[in-house]
Amino acid sequence: MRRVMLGAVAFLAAATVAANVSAYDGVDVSDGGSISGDVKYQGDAPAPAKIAVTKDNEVCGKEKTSPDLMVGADKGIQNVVVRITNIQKGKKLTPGTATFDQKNCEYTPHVLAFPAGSTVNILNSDGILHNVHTTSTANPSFNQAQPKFKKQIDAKIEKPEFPIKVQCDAHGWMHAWWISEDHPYYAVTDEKGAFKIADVPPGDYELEFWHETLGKQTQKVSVKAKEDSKVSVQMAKK
Ligand SMILES: [Cu+2]
Repeated sequence: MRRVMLGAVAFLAAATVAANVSAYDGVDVSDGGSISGDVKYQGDAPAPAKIAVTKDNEVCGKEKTSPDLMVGADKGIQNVVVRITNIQKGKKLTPGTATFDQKNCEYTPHVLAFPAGSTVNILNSDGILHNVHTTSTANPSFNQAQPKFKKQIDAKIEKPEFPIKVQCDAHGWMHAWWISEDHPYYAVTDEKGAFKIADVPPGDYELEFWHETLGKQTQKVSVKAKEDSKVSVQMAKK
């Protein structure tokens, strides 16, 4: 009995330590700075891959441009997730709703980032059968067909998870990524490769850049009160 009790105490102590390490503290940030910049492709960007469509052509068209690597005119890379990886305290994380559409047989947006605890409103603008099939580890996997009469399905993502792959089982080329974050300091680059993360408490941070086909890299950044820190990085195929 005594041994069991000791075991239970040790387990509780370990669980408390683990909770403290991962816990994020939401506070008021009045003197925050920001981090902004861009992500560019290093070298000559490859032409976007084309995918032949073999099904539902009347809605999906004949050909799709692969969303795996989208490089703009100035080499800006779209859909890079930028996030601070070592922040324990900052502005509050506010779960809400995020919209994820299936339109022209593509998922929109291709990379969707939201606070953990948010509900994803899944729409089907196409009027044909799609499905949303996630491969999760921290959260339960989600697999729901969405026929045309079902205008909206809601998926609540309770836990932080990075990244969650989303796939349509009806159309092999349709995939996307959901990012469920445990703090609010993240961004997804736009079509110019630009991003901005605001209201960051002054301090030294590590920024992580993740792209689905280019991988991950990190960069240190210092944030000063009410100032913007510029960060520009380049990514390339490894
Ligand atoms: Cu589909």
